[in-house]
Amino acid sequence: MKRLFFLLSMLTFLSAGAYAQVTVKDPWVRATVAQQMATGAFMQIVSSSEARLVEVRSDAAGVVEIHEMAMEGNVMKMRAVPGLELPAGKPVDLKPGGYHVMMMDLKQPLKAGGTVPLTLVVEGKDKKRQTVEVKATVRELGAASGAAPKH
Ligand SMILES: [Cu+2]
Repeated sequence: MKRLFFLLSMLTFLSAGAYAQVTVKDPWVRATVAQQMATGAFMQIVSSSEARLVEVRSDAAGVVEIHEMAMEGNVMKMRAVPGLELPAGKPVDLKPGGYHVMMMDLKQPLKAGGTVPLTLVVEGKDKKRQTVEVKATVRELGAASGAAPKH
């Protein structure tokens, strides 16, 4: 009986261990003005084991992509990437001017103070996927954060 219990708890432990522990800090979305169809979402992600952010979904936008900013010649451009590496235990920043979640085809303007639900899909090294639900706060465009993204 004792042995069976031990076995069961081991199984529980192993199945829990198959997934990375993913922590999302300070998720926020840049507020939009009327007619603006796209914006960016930002946050800091830490995964306990090596994993990859492969997809982000949101009911607030028709299209959601993971973007990176990169220099092309002298011009800073953004482009969609198939995924974002999350090294074990190392915080990955999504911030204005760097990696961001691009939200396009917005259903309605996003007003400062509101929240936007985001679902992050994280894939572990074993290809197992888990979802992480996040509520991002809508914030005004800061004076220092530069121009709104163009698409
Ligand atoms: Cu973008």
